[in-house]
Amino acid sequence: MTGKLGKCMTLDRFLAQCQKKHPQASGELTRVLMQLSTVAKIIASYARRAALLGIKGLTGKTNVQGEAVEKLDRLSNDAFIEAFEYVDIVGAIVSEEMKAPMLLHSGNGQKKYVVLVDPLDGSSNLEVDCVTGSIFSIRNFGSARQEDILHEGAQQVGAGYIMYGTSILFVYSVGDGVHSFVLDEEIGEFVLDHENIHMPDRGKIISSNFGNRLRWAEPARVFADSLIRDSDHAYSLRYSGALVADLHQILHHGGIYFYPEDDRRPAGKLRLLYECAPLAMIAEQAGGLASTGRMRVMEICPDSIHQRIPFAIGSKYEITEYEKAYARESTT
Ligand code: AHM
Ligand code: MG
Repeated sequence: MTGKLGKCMTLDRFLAQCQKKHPQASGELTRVLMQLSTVAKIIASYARRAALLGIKGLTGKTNVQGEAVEKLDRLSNDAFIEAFEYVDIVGAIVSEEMKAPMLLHSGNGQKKYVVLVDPLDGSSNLEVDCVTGSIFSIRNFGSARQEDILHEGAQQVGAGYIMYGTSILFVYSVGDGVHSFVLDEEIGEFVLDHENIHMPDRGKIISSNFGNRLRWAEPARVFADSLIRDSDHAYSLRYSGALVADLHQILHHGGIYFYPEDDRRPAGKLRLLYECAPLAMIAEQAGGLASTGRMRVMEICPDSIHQRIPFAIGSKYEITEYEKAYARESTT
């Protein structure tokens, strides 16, 4: 970081250094990541100044998911679309806020990637100025038709998230570990914070909406109760209402976040393509796991772009125990 002995490993320098290790790399993925980092700065400035700019609150519209759209949801979505108008190798964008994939650069050749985003994760936190995030996934481009996008998470080329909290963080993986960068607002650059983050194999954080406990599927309830009863290993409950922030803590301290199926949401709440799969890639690259309880998230082949799944993510120990609770249910 800038403050540490004058060394300043900015995101673009870091990416250039990584690219040198792969002489066959074209630099195209670097262009996509750099554009995502610009979006991060734009949305961060909106989020910081939302009250001052009068952009808090609802638009009065509902999105394809039937959820009320915040003004900042819409502005964040527009920021992602605008960014990729400048990157001709991105052929389409899929977003939580848009019904269908949006084709970009129609007519131009050389499209290489499709970018899938949750533009503003945890948007219900906005009203009270609490932490939010963005999530992104980068996949190879076939076409903007849904069937060319619906592939398993293991085929992601890159993934990551941005956290708008006390610091603005940019965390990504392109399959060579997980690296995080913090925005140095004085120089306007993301600067390396942690290289090759390793999630502890067992942690102390349990993160879920316990207000739904009585509605959860039985295995999730059994799992949570047994974890909390473990008198040799005390867990702390942390739940912010923004998945990005909850996962970020778990990335560093270990533990589990889960949003299981419940009697109101039998398919789960979180969306596979632009929430669960990218974060699953981050977790696995950091030595953790992500599961529905019944299968590895990275192996699910989606049947629609807004598909929801039951989701658990975190350290090896806790996710394995979570899966054991589901396995026990299916044998009883
Ligand atoms: P969003 O993308 O519409 O904000 O929804 C996803 C969010 C997650 O960030 C968070 O963990 C969860 O939904 C919170 O849901 P709930 O309020 O039901 O606990
Ligand atoms: Mg979200």
